Amino acid sequence: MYRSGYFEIMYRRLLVSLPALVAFNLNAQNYVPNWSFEDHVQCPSQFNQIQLATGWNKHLLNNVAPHHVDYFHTCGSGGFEVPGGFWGNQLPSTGQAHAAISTRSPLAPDYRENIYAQLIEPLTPGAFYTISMKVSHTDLSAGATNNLGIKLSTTTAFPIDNTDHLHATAILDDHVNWVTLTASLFADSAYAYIAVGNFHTDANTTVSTVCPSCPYVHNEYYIDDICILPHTDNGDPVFCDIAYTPSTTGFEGEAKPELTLLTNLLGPGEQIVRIQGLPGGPTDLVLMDAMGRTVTRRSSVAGPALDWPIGDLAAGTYVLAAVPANGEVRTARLLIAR
Ligand SMILES: [Ca+2]
Ligand SMILES: [Ca+2]
Repeated sequence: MYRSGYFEIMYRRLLVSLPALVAFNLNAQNYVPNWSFEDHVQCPSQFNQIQLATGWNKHLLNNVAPHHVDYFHTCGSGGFEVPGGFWGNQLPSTGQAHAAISTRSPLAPDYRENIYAQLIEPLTPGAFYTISMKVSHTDLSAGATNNLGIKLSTTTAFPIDNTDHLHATAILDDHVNWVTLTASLFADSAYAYIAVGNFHTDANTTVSTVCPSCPYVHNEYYIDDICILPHTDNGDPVFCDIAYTPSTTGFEGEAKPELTLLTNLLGPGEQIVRIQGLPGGPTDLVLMDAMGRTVTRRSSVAGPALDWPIGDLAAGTYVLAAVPANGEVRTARLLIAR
């Protein structure tokens, strides 16, 4: 009863102070437009037609014309129908369509077939999200790679610079099943665009011949079900309504060290939150509100624990980030009820 009372207070306060945030979390809308490639302006009939899938664009960096990403739909023809298309047999993970993308090719150094879309709304800085997608190695590709993933940006620039927000660390060679790639994301910017592909150079990508008798040299993958969903107000991940495969854990983004708060829901009269799990070296602490604005900060504290005064803070949802001089940023979500 004690806790539920505070939740009610907090909820009413949030409705007054942060109506947009609350409404958005209740909807739990996928930020990715046409996330299953179902919507199309025309049925595919030849190579290089990903732009027939509404909202999706070719990213031409390191691409070699006329090659690019292929689009497959049950209404397609000429090898671009599903489930039996040019690259082999695969039912879509969801619906009647999917895409096929190359992570690497001997066609050219650092050759890529990355694609991008504008998110339905920009992400909220300081908020947590779950990002995921489904991939399947194509039946007729000789080679398989690691590094297929997702990169977010505030612009349409997606350089091949060995950085991204999710990628497969293992070589993806399952050509029968769809494999789920997933990670938690702390949005440090108002990301407005998503790209899918391989954002690592050839020198940093591992390739393996998994089908010596297969005819095609592109390392080609089917893609479907691309999702970005906000965590719940309690900080729990929210997955798309697709099967989650535990065997695909171990991707970047899941291993980030987290701060621990003695309690992350503080009620009336509480003046201090105890922060645990701080890095040992010099660390800056930054407290942000739900919109990602800095509320207060403290420089060069040292771990492992610290009492942070919260008596002056208004009710609401906050994110506390510990930024060490050396090492990974650690974060925790803090809820304050008044
Ligand atoms: Ca689909
Ligand atoms: Ca297959």
